[in-house]
Amino acid sequence: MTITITAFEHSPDGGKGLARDMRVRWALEETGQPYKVRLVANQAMKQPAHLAQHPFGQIPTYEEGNLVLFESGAIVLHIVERHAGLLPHHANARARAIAWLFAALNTVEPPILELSTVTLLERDQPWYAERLPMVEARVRDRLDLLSSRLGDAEWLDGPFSAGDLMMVSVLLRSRSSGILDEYPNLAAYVARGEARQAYRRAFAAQLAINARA
Ligand code: GTB
Repeated sequence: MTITITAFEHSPDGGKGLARDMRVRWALEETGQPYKVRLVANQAMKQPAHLAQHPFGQIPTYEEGNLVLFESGAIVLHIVERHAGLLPHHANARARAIAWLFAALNTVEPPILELSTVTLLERDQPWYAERLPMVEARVRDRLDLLSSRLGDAEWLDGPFSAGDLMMVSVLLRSRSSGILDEYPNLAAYVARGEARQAYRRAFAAQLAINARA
């Protein structure tokens, strides 16, 4: 059955891997699943046709036969549960990989997202200079502990898994702040993720869409 995902027609980052269709593309590439992309224009995002697929009018979505999914985490989990490659076979190792996927989304992504919001949308506010260090400190709180846990390991828990795919995807969004580079082992971990062939194929595909626009 054909898999179709949605992505921005014009991504605000110009297709440089930061929009959330990237993690879905990456999971599809890692598991060898061909897919199509339906581009959604900004003005179509909150229209009934797209809201029928995504209750909050966002990207990405995932369609396969009569299954329609939203939420990048749920989509990646669906892909890796159905196609081999990103979840260990052993039940306990599999459960831990899924725990890392959730940790990326629920524990590490929120402060990084808050920092992006502050720097992108709140720069003109009178309280910006006072708020920024507090928000940066919350990102460092998480990265300090993640960095300690990773140590000099290649991946978070044994071989590369869906947990690493999601953690690298989430950490990438902190790079422009300069904070990621304060943690050489995390910066190297992200670079290892980006060096994977599947990541490079997904990145090139996302970039190509925005380059032709
Ligand atoms: N929790 C949802 C998920 O994980 O799928 C969040 C989905 C989401 O935030 N989608 C964004 C969206 O559709 C695109 S990825 N926004 C339009 C809207 O809400 O109307 C967020 C994003 C956008 C741009 C950049 N960038 O340019 O750096 C990075 C991330």
